[in-house]
Amino acid sequence: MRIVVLTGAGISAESGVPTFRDADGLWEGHRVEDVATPEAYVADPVLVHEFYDARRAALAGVVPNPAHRALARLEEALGDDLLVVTQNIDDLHERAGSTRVLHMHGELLKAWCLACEGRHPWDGPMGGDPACPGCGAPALRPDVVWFGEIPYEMDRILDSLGRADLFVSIGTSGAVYPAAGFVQQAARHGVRTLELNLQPSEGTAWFREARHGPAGVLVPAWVEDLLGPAAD
Ligand code: BV8
Repeated sequence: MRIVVLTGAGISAESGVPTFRDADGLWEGHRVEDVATPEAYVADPVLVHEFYDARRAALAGVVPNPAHRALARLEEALGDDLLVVTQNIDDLHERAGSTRVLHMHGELLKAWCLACEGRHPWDGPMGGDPACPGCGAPALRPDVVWFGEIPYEMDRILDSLGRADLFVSIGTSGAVYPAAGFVQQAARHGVRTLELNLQPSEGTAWFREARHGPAGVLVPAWVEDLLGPAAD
């Protein structure tokens, strides 16, 4: 069975990574347009680096949860028949053991040099204009997709959606496009659709089936339905 899983901030919530729209969410402290747009970066790069440097530093203090681990277990069983498309820029899927992960909105632990276009692993602060490891230019920005920018690997995502047997959406509010439109694309291709979310998302009506509750409970249970109980 070919499965495409879309994840959002909700899958990392139980690991202690703030979501965006929940009460104490990331956007609480900032207006999206002040920290997550190319215009914001031109207007105030110091503020934007502070925002991402803080999130990058916080990654060291969190670990994957049972939902991340259940998806890693599913990948072991399905191999190339599973693709995890994540809107998250944290590295918790990989730390849980998943390898077939596509970060459509980029990664916190990567730097993008605007001088040589190189992408480089980056785990420290990026404020203060550090030199690019490749060309030495002080031209690094977070390798994340901001509002108004085109998400990564859209062709591969849409191709996988069209060839899937099942599309599962986990921990996302369905508020941000094009990710929020994937369920409609899947439904149009006759792909079965399942939502696993704490509460109904904005696109919940498009899903053939929806289960509501914490991902740390719903995702291991769903994977156990597919694969049987995990060996201790
Ligand atoms: C683009 C990286 C052109 C940076 C992010 C159509 C209609 C309207 C608007 C648009 C449209 N098309 C484009 C737009 C504009 C815009 C957009 O969608 N605006 C919105 C606000 C209306 N989109 C763009 O600009 C995109 N680019 O469209 O380019 C294009 C498109 C296609 C092809 C060619 C060209 C770029 C958008 C990407 C922006 N970057 N992140 C960063 O992280 O700082 S978006 C960021 O916000 C996240 O990556 C994520 O995508 C989004 C947050 O959403 P969620 O992850 O869902 O988080 P949220 O807090 O909202 O919800 C959490 C959910 O989890 C809740 O439902 C909650 O109930 C649940 N939950 C909580 N705890 C748990 C849980 N579930 C289970 N268990 C729990 N424990």
